[in-house]
Amino acid sequence: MSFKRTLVTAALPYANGPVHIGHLAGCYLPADIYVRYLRSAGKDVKFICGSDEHGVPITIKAKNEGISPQQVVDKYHKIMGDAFKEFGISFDIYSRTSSKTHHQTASDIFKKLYDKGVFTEQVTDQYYDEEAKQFLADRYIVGTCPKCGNENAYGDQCEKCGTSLSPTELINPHSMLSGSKPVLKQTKNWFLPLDKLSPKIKAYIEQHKDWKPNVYGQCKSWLDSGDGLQPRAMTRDLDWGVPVPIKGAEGKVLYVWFDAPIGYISATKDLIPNEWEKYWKDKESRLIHFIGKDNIVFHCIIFPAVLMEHGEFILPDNVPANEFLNLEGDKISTSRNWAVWLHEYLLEFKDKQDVLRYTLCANAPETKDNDFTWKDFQAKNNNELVAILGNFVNRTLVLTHKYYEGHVPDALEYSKEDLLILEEITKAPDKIAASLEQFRFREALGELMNLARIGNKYLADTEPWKLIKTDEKRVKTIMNISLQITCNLAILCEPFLPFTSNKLLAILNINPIKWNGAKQTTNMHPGHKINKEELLFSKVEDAEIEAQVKKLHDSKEANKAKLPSPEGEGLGVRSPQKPEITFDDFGKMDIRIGTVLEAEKVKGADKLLKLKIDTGIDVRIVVSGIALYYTPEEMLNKQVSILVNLAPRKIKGIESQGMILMAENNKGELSLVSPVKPDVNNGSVVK
Ligand code: B3M
Ligand code: ZN
Repeated sequence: MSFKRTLVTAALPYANGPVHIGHLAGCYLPADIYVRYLRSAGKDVKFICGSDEHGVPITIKAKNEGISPQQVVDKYHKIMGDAFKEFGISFDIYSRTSSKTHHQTASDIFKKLYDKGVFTEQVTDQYYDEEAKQFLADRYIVGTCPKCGNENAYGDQCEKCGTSLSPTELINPHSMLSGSKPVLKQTKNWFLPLDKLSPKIKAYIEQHKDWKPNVYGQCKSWLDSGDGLQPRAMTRDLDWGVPVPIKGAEGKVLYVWFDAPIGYISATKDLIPNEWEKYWKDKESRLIHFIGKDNIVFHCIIFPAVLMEHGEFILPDNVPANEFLNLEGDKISTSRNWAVWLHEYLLEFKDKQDVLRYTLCANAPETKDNDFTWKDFQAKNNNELVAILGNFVNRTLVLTHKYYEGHVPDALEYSKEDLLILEEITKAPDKIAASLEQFRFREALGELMNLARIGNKYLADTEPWKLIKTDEKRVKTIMNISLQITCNLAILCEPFLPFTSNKLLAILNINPIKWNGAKQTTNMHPGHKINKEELLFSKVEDAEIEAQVKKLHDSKEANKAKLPSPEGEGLGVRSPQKPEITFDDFGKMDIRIGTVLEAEKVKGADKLLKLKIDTGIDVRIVVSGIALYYTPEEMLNKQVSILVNLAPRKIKGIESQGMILMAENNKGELSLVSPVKPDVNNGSVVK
């Protein structure tokens, strides 16, 4: 089926923190590449995004920062919008769900479904926090996932296995507000009867066997799993969100996952008030949602169900969800500060947005989770961008200035090998497009780089710098062809590397050319004057990379000391009990009381102290991460508990022979664990 126009959306990120590389790689970069390609191909396309400003992630952040939810979303809406802009993510609109248009739109759609009798009204038992005097919806409640055993599953979803949950399904639930065990209390809510709608949803999903296997597979497994789809509450007993627009629902708001996808509609309205319906209601429009894998159920099942029941809207045609990007072998975590933040990246790699775009696209977690490492970032920059693309373009530009004072020479006579090269050039746009149209961005980028490789090889094979002494005529043809390749690279790299494309067009002194123009091999006209060459890329040195890795580890350590909860929202929830062990397991640990004889700071590590300890059985050195809480002077003559049979470890070049035990409070502050009675000798066993 061919479409007249395409509406591309990228998931509306919660306005509760800055943007990191995981966001970019998972959703915003592929969406942007796709849209830029469609625009270049002359297609009618709109690119929609905005901040998701409702839901528990926002109110939790507000509580943590001691400001109001409105202040949270105002702050982060700006930060996020700026970061996207700086990385060339070319939304046609970056809207927000606290807008008037959105409240009205979400409210109207809910009302319409309500009037049609779509919802079932149910009084159910919901968890309630008696200390905080509040119902615990969604992320206010954490517990063990009944499906996969993840101990940090949220009340609405387990992020580990993707299952959508309701709070009452969690095993061992506890409140994120007070940490207490919640009680059940009755309340009325409005449910979307997904069980009843299941046949329709199933029929819809099964029309889309062309979806990416990870997406189609997830949908099928929910539909076909034991109990199938369950009714899901579309309202919440919370005070932050879109008020439920019906009588008897005072003090309740719409479920954030009901209103957020409607944000795509509201944003389109804000962008094109008179034309938005064309994009949302005309069968010849195509709707594409770019998202991360944790959002699949909401975009493929719940939102389509809402749209179907409403009746006027088209349904998503494709949902090219990505898997997750890890960082240096570990899951990206905002609370542990294990992330590369876009605004911080720019401070150190000024004007290198395209290098990050390139690395994240080349390594996109398209079919499985993938890892970003700084080493690989450096390799991609030095061995691919600098050595292949940059090198080819630079040689071509330099020689053009050297031989022809920057004027494009005429191609006088094509050799057989020239003709083969020209044929390759003309095929490139379709090859790249074919991959892009199937959402295979890594493959598409590979095809782009192949064109640069062809150029490099052509120069290496023909060696114009040697030939110039004997055959000037031939060199003109070679340089003409090289300039055509350079120009076509500028056109075709635009979706992936928009900054580089602009720079190269400026050097070539030409206006942007549409995608299919790159099928020509005559874009650079003989006699046209190009501007002075400039390097497109520069090397990233080892030291720069090492500094980044160190920064990651340092900030993770610092955060460990600061942050209360193991993962998540920092509300002082105790980490859950660890799996049971036997008495023998415990008995393996040899913990003694010792006395600190000497203490000093470890150079270049503000959290570490080097301690000399009399353990009663020997005197040994231990490096301990307590410097933020105890000065060396305070440590002198203190009695401590020390695990003496822990295998020695080198910390900052010092061999640490044991570990000092610490108690960590709610705020992540550390305290020594020392005997209470005075006459406990060194070497006494803790058991
Ligand atoms: N805000 C979840 C997220 O940021 C959610 C996406 C909404 S898309 C309509 O992961
Ligand atoms: Zn799970």
